[in-house]
Amino acid sequence: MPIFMPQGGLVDHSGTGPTPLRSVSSAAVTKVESQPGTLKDQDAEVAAWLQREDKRQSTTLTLIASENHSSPAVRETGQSRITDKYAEGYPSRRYYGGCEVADSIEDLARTRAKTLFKAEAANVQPHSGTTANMSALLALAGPGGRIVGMSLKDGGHLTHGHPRSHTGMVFEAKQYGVGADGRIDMDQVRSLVKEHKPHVLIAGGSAYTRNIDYVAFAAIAKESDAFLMADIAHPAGLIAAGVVPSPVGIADVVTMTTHKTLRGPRGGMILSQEAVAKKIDSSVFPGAQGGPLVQQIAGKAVAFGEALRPEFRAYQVRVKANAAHLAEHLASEGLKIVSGGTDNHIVLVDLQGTDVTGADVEERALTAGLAVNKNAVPNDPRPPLVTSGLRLGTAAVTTRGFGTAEIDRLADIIIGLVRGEDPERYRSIVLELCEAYPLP
Ligand code: DSN
Repeated sequence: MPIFMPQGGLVDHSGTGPTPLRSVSSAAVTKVESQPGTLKDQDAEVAAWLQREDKRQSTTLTLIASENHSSPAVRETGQSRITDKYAEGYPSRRYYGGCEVADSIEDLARTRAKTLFKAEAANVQPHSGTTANMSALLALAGPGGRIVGMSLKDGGHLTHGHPRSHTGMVFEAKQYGVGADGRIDMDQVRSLVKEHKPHVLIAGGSAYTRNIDYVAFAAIAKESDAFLMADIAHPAGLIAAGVVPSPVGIADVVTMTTHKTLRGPRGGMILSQEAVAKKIDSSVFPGAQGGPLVQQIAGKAVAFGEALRPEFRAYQVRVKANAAHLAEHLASEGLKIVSGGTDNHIVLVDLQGTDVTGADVEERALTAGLAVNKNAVPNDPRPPLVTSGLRLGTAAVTTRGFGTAEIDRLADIIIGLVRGEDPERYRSIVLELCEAYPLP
């Protein structure tokens, strides 16, 4: 059957069948003519889009709390030929031959993850945070089981039992929220758990700015014989560096993504106590996924190696200090900050009482060269595509090298945008900052 080759037309393999290499003289082997050329040579259209994304990122300041800029070393792993390798199973127990290198990479990633977080067991295969959460919940609650998590509108995550997420369909889910002070209402958590008797209680969120009392959560879970799952997707890097409290060793299972404050490649991970590690492994594979993305696991290994270095802790100290400074500056100009401040990398601005929506400011910010996201705030009357809030994160700009002086300049721009200044007038300031603080 003729096979289309990327460059060099058709190669006819009709009737040749698989031939053992040793019995074929080198002259008889039809050599694949050319090595693939650059992307630009082969597919100018895709190359142009990717170039445009490079330009967008280098000329935009990212304040999206779930994004960061990974290192060139992390990004290089995505280009490895290991991207072509299937490795269903786990190291030394694979369903394919030729997995020796994949085994070593996965073992290295697991070992580094356990060292970094002081965890008993690590599963580095989840393709994403959503897969990690779904796998962990199915392992601990089983289909039809009961879960309790924080509602999305109060700062939780879709996968903590939102009705539109499979976690709200497959499980019987109840949701807790925050009190008037913007902090988790622990009395509500306690009474919901007592009443609902969940198999799993979830602690964590995607727009929650305060430290979580994992010890109190564990005590509530224990009283009702529930597992405690902590989702640390957002503060994972801060936790790895020891600048905010860790749930590892307190919760039964800890899920996360590897690309937010942790600054690795896009992906997920599950840490667990040894007692539930086997259940977690079989829930990820074969339960939720087939072949792991070994190139991503290699990127995770690199990121964990970077996070084990002293400079990573210094970086996370700055991420946190920059967020606290941003919150203070915005508050000093009259903006309302949910919970009055922040303990991590996120600042949640409540725009209720102003005449702008989250969507308005997101759009204005983009014109100025800032990427931010609109976000629901507690008791938000507006729909999710409009919202009355802004979620700002300092991980990406701190990676570029920002300190509190640059955060002040950013805060002034945000205040101007909320007050209705023309966003175009800020574009040159943003470009100047981008040039002075280039991407890694
Ligand atoms: N999308 C991530 C976030 O923005 O927090 C979570 O799914």
